Amino acid sequence: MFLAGHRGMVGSAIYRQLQEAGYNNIVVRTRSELDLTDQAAVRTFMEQEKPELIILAAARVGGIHSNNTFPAEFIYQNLAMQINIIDQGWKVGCKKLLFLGSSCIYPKFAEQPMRESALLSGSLESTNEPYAIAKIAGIKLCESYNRQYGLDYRSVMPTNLYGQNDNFHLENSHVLPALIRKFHEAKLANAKAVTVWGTGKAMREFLHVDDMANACLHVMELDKEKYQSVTEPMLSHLNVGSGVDVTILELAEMIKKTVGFQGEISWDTSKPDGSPRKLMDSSKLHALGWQPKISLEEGLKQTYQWFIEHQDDFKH
Ligand code: GFB
Repeated sequence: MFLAGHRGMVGSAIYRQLQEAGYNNIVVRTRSELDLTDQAAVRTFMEQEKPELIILAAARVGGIHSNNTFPAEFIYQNLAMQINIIDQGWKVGCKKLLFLGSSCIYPKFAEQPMRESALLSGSLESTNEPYAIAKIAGIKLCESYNRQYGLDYRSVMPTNLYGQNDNFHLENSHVLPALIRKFHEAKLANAKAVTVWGTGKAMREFLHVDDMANACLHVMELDKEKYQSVTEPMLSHLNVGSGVDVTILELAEMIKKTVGFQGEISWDTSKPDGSPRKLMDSSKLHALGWQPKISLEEGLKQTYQWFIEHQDDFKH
């Protein structure tokens, strides 16, 4: 089995759970060992390893500001990695693959909660459209290769993820790790206020990365017939969410409490809110027997503890 992206937040959580589940044949490569955007390098790797199963958890990811600032890198790098891995994997005989996407594939004003069938039913959110187009292409690559070559390439679309090994960069990360770091540093500095982006009214659904990793193993291990009992050939992806969303204001209040910051919250409304809401309907995955286990409150405590233990790695 080839696990692409084993050092990322999701890939590392999948790696831990695969090892715990007793998989001992997992092939991994660091970025310096294998550049997944390099087609020739991926071809050589695939010809050597001939993986029977691939988990595609490698991606160029980031928060709203990063997506908005580096759109070319987000669309190019994700498309290149997906095309190389999916096509070269198929060419060496890989029949089964799990592709990880994102909830931003759905239209900006999709009906809530968003069902899998909302895909391609409206315009995307502009801050992350290039990333979303790449992820939609990933789903369509899997579906097309399945249809033409009779493969079993599956896709899961996680909601906003968080947890250990997240990126805690102040500008380029997602909201939850960014706010953990901002509130923590404000507490240490005895600051009067922490500035949070946007209006605070946008809503987000958060899922702990260990729940996501568990969902990936669950989906990967399902019988083909069972997976196909809830999907269709041209609608083959499954949503993975916690089922609960909060406003960014509520999230900021929760993080403030978890960190123990005593000051105020101020709002920088010059920064974009992004999608107003993107709550997933994960009922198809529930019907297949998966449920999340980690509440946001508990997950925040765990993630803050992990951040405290690793904060020296984030002094950049
Ligand atoms: O997490 P985030 O960057 O991702 O932002 P998206 C979520 C919301 O939090 C937005 C607000 O309304 C932000 O304006 N926010 C408040 C902050 N303070 C901060 C802060 O300090 N940092 C950040 N980053 N946000 C991303 C997509 O969108 O979600 C990706 O761009 C991907 O493509 C990912 O889909 C899951 O949910 O808006």
